[in-house]
Amino acid sequence: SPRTLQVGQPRCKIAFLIINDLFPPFLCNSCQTGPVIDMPVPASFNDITQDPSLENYIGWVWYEKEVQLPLRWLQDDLNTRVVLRFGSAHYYSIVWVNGVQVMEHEGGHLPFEADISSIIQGSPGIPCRITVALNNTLTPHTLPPGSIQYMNDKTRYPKNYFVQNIRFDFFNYAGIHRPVVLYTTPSVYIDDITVTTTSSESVAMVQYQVSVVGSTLYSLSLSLRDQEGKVVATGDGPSGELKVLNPNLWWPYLMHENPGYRYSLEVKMQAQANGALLEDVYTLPVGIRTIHVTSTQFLINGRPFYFHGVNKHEDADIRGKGFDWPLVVKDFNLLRWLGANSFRTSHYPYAEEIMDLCDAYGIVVIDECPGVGIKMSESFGNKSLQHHLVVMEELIRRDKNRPSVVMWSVANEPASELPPAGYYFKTVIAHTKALDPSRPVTFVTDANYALDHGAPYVDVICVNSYFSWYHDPGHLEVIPLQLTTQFENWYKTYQKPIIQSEYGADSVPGLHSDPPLMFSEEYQKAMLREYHSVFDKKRKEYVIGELIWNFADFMTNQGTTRVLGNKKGIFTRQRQPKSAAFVLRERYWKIANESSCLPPIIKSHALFLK
Ligand code: GCB
Repeated sequence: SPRTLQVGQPRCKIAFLIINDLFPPFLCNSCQTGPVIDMPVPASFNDITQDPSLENYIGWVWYEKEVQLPLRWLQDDLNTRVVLRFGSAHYYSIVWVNGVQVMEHEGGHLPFEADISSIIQGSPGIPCRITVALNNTLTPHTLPPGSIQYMNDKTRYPKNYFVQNIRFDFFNYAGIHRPVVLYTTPSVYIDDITVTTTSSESVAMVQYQVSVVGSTLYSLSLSLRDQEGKVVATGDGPSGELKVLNPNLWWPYLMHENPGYRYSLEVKMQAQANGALLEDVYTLPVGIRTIHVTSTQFLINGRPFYFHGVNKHEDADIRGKGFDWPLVVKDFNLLRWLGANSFRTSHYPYAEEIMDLCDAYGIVVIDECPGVGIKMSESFGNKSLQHHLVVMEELIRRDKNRPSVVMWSVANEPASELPPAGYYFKTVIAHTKALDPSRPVTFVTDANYALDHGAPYVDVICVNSYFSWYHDPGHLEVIPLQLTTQFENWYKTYQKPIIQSEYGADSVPGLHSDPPLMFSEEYQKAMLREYHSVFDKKRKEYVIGELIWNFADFMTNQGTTRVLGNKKGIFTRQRQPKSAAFVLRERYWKIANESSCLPPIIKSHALFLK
């Protein structure tokens, strides 16, 4: 886009100072400055140093950095709007520019930004000082929820000792996790675009809505180009429809020889303001595709889609949850090597850069919000509910135009057997559908089918189970019966298609045992085979997907069932395959090869077949 997207030098050092080590959170008035250290952005702060108290730190941390802005951003002050944007920060953030508070944001995993023009344009020549206070404390009303527990027994714990309790199974990394950028727009600018698509074989319609902020006197013109750069449709005004003849549809990876086809929608705004002609131009990739859910199928462009994919985490050595391009590209290469056509963003929205690659490669996404570990009854109250609705608004605003996103997941394994879960999920799901009527909505459950109060409101049943692991550990032979019963119970109750949204077993790479014993690579493989034989029967009926838990090993809180983290990855944390990865790869390519358009697919993906 011709907007001057600039700088922030996202990958540079940022001054970081800790205050209040083991000081009660949210009480900052008597704080003392602690050590100041260099901290990379983006990164989690936890694993960067050798200091165990920083690794497990709960409370406020401060980041500060000065940047020099281009002079022309400051001179043309009436017509240039300067925006400071964070891709995400964990969890509660307050941001100041030159000592003036410019924004506050609650929750990680999603972007937030502020117009800082009036502050920096008033004092040209002065560097722009960005100060961020972050607090990673979780409460029963945050997403994810958590709670602080003070240990008051003075014979066992030091004074003011507390721990943060969480009900989710990944390390609670914190810091500025995604790029920070400064960018400009004209003072009258395109604030948002919403695009939806419908299509038949020979003609597609692209519905658009554009919102402009800063003036009511503006004109808009739109043009849609194909990948050769040819204009295939034009339009004008803030809303309308573009007609595309013989459209190239957006297809998932392995369903078409040219997956991830995107047109380019150029939206041009012109406005008169302050005696000048202002122009804002925004280019949005547009994938034309449709989604329908029946009682037994998930249809993309009218064809049955079977999710053969993974659950992931944003997690790696040293950087924690910090965004890292080499890691992201490696993961996409592994996904395609595996023959995976989809993943769920367990258990929070992933970086926008990751979502861009899903759109481009045709990797289908179940886009999950950070509603993980909603277990306490207080977390089903109105305060939590209102926050959950806001988080869904932020997520949908960010990801609504992405063709790869085919379904929203509003939570993972909540205590949906509790009675208040009924009203809670009814409301969150209705709100999500009102914001985006074009996509199905689900949440992922591990509750008993007969007791789940949220399931009546979902479009697709997503169920997690760990037979022969958490239940009947070591007894692989119970899987066929228990898994079959699981599917049959859910289907007879709801007549909705079902995704096995998690199943898995830990394995320590290099640990071998035959006959297979738990934690060996052989056990993980044997568990897969038992599950797969049932999937193969039920996918002929109403099972529409299988997502392994997990793509890669990942860090968790310490505990007696975790050996340097969760080892259910089919790849190690360093992204090397365990034996199970080869079992899954054979299966996923076989399933892909059963679909109708195979010969061209195999050729075009020869790289990943070797
Ligand atoms: C689950 C959770 C996931 C855990 C996994 C496990 O049900 O959804 O976050 O990591 O089980 O390995 O226990």
